[in-house]
Amino acid sequence: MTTTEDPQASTADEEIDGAEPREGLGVVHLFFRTTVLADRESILTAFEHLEAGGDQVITVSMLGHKADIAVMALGNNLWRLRRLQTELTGAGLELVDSYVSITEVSEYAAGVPDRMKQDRLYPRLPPAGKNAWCFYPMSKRRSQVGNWYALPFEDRRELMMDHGKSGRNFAGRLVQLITASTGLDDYEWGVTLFAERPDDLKEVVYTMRFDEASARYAEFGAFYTGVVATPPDVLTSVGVD
Ligand code: 76R
Repeated sequence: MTTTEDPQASTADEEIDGAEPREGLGVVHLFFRTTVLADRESILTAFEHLEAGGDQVITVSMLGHKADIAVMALGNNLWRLRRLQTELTGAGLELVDSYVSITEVSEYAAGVPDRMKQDRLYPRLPPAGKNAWCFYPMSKRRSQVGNWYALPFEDRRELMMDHGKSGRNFAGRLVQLITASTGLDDYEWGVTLFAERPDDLKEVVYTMRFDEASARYAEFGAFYTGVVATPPDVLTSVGVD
C-alpha cells in the first residue's frame, strides 16, 4: 500500500504517461456542495498540496442552488488535478458538477504576439480586483440554421475578428479565459470570466449575443455565478468553519 505521505509514491504517480498536454495547462472546474462531513482543515490542506506542486487554484463562493463552492484548478499534469479532486471529495465535499478542459491559443489568434500566446497558455489567475466570476460551457452550432464547421476558415476568422473587437471594449473591466474541451467534455469550450462587478459579466455576455459568431453559431450550457475569494473566506461563507 502507498500513502500520500510517501514522496516516492507521488513522484511515480506524476510520471504516468498521457497526463500532460504537449503545451498549456489542464483545467478542471469542480462544483461542490458542502455536507455535514466537510472538514475545513483537510480542504485547505488539499489546496496547499496542489499549490506546493506549482499549480494554481481559484476558489469561488457560489450563489444559487447549483453549487456552494467552485474550485478551478490549472496545472500541466492531469494526474495532480485528479488527486485534488480525490482529496476534496475525501474531505467531505460533494461533487455536483464539473468541467474538464485545456488552455489553448485559438487557431484565429495564430498571429498574435508571443507574449499574448503565453498568457493564453499559461494564465496567472485570479486577476487582482476582479472577483465577480462566472463560468459556462459553449459550442459552435452544427445545424441546418448554421454550421460553423462548414464555413471556410477565412469566414470564421473574420467572424472571430469581429468578436475580438467587441470583446476589447471590455478591456480592463474583464478577464476571459477560453479553455478548449472538444473531445474532452460535453461542450467545445469552457468560458470563465473574471470581472470587476456582476453587471460587467452580464454586459459582456449580452453584448456578445449580438456578435454574429455568437448570435448565429453559439450554443450554451448551464451558467454558474459566484464571488472569488481566498479558500478560508470561501469556506467561511458557505458555513464550513
Ligand atoms: O485571444 C485573443 O484575445 C484574440 C481575440 C479573441 C479570440 C481568438 C477573443 C477575444 N476571443 C477569441 C476566441 Mn473570445 N470570448 C468568448 C466568450 O458568450 C459568448 O457569446 C461567447 C463567450 C466571451 C464572453 C469572450 C470574450 N472566444 C474565442 C473562442 C474560441 C473560438 C475558436 O477558437 O474557434 C471562443 C469560444 C470565445 C468565446 N473574447 C475576446 C472575449 C473578450 C472579452 C475578448 C477581448 C479580449 C482582449 O482583447 O482583452
